[in-house]
Amino acid sequence: MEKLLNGFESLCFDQNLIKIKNKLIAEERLDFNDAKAIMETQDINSLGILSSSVKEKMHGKKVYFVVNRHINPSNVCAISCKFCAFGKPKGHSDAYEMSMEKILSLVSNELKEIHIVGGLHPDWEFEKYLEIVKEVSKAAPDAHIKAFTAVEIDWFSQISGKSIGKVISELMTAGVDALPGGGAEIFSPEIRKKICTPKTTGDSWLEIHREAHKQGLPSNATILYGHLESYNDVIDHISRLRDLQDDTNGFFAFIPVLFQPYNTRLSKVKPFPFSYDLKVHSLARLYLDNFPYIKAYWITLGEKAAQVALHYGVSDADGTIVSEKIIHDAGAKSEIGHTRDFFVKMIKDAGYLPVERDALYNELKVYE
Ligand code: V47
Repeated sequence: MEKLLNGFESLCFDQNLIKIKNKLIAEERLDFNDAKAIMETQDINSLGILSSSVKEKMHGKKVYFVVNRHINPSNVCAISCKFCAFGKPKGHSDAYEMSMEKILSLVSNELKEIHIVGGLHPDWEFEKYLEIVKEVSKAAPDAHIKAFTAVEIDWFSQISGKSIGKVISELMTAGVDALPGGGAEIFSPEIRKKICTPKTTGDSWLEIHREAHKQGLPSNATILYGHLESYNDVIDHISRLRDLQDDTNGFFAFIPVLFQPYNTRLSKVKPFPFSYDLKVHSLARLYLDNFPYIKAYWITLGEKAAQVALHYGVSDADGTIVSEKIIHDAGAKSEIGHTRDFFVKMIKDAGYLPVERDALYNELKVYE
């Protein structure tokens, strides 16, 4: 670490970042005041040097990506979150439900990760979701299935009368290999109430992931940022994740998800400067010392900003996705999917080494 940060002080004009640099070299954990200093700094370049040095200490020049696909079997949703443009009430003209045939037509054995999430359908039974997982895993036996957010698991427990533990174990038996990080939004009860009142609480989200980890099911974690939250809310969110990871060590990646306002009931939210995105990604890398990967979700950041974020602590560029819908319904300007070659070039052009992975972060190919 000392070698990576050689000469740092001659470039840095923020004394707080110099204190953080000394803590990193001494392998001391960052605290709330350090996190606040990161969010308040104006020395963005020095922050990038700190967060990319930590990333390089952990992964060298490697940046991971996956050949994956998103599938959203239905957008029909029993609740309506103010930040969401995807969920639709039953009977709405834009509501859809995929048949099993349609779902299976989207699956191929070339995929290494199949990411399945959707709305909280008021009529579908838990068995239907189990059936989807079983059929998809039969159709693509080489792919890992990363399916259903903690919010959906909470819903499955309510509609089936089964405990959270039982729902998770039945999903695992059906073929779920990992849980995606969605539904975390922001844990602060006050802000959560303003953006998604009827939804699973932050405490329940954390307990569902704790239970998954206890059963050996790994997961990711997200934060939805760029809406009504304060710096303190961001720090509180990642602190709670760090505490849980200390207990379980079940998280792979932390994923900052930038709020997209179009078509939502929060459409008046003003855009934040790009420095805020870079601070959130850097903070994640520097503060979450127990998370192996920080992911740049290029769908919300946009491809160019995601490439820059590789210099701000990011070690995972997500993947090909093929056809993203949830965020594009809210006006995302990125493409809906990309090829494997796109990621190889994007990562190489940023000065890093592309590594194709599977959903469990096993390395499949290094693109020297
Ligand atoms: O939790 C919904 C978000 C998330 C909007 O685990 C919105 O590897 C921005 O969880 N603006 C789902 N975001 C996305 C997600 C995810 C994505 C990529 C990888 C992984 C992973 C997980 O989508 C929801 C919510 O925060 N979302 N609406 C919106 N308007």
